[in-house]
Amino acid sequence: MKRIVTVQDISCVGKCSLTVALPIISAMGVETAIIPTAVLSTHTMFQNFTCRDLTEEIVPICNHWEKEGIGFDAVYTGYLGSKEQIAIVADLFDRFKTKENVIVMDPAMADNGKMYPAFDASFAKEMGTLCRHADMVLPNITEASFMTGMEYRETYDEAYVKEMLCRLAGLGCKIAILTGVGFREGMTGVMGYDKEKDEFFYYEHEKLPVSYHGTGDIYASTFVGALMNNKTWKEAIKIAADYTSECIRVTMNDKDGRWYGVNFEEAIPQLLSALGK
Ligand code: PXL
Repeated sequence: MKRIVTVQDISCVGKCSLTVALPIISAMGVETAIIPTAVLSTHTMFQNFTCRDLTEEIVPICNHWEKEGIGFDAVYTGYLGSKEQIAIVADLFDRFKTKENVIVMDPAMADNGKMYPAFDASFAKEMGTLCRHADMVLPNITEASFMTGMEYRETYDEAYVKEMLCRLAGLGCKIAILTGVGFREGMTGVMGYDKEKDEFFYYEHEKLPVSYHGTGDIYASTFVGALMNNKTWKEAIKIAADYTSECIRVTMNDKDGRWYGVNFEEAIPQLLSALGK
């Protein structure tokens, strides 16, 4: 069985970060080790959330694993809480990198043109430096604009997206993948760029008329799970996009749907059938 480690916070209520990565990647048949970077009562879109920082635990956990000879087929990071954590994660990437494994970074920190409440533009620049230590990065357009210094645009053409992907690759990753890329009314999609092959790939699908929190984390978790099921990065883009859309669709159709996250649990059967399980 493949084993990955994911490094992000636990928002105890919120259906994001570890509370989606752990169930989704496990359901995909992959052992999912975790490093919780902080414990929050909820994600940061709630008011008055509590937060206990766990930065001090990260290095001792890694030291123990190294002594035990524990390695991973993928290292996957999501939401990180501080510049200090970014520096520690850069080191962790280098420690756990092998010839065979894959380092995937989702710089979860912004959406719809704005940084999340805890962050500013200098944090985003710091996150950009992590790309050098990662094989694949999975930002949305807002996150990529902050990391690359490109202007954020609501409407854009293919040239804008391709330049953004090239600039992301210029930060040092091998494959850059931009989520939430739509060129036509009613459609959205994901575009990736393989620097070594100088090759772009675009997967377009229907854009549902609602948006929910935590879908970027669901996308990245599913992408990693698909890679661990021996899918190529292009296949993983498609599987993750279809599952994320399905999660949004079932939530939209649930009159009791929660405002803070999607019903990803209900769509797991469709995800497993997309994997041929
Ligand atoms: O979904 C990204 C995310 C993860 N973790 C925490 C968050 C957010 C988004 O706001 O607040 C704590």
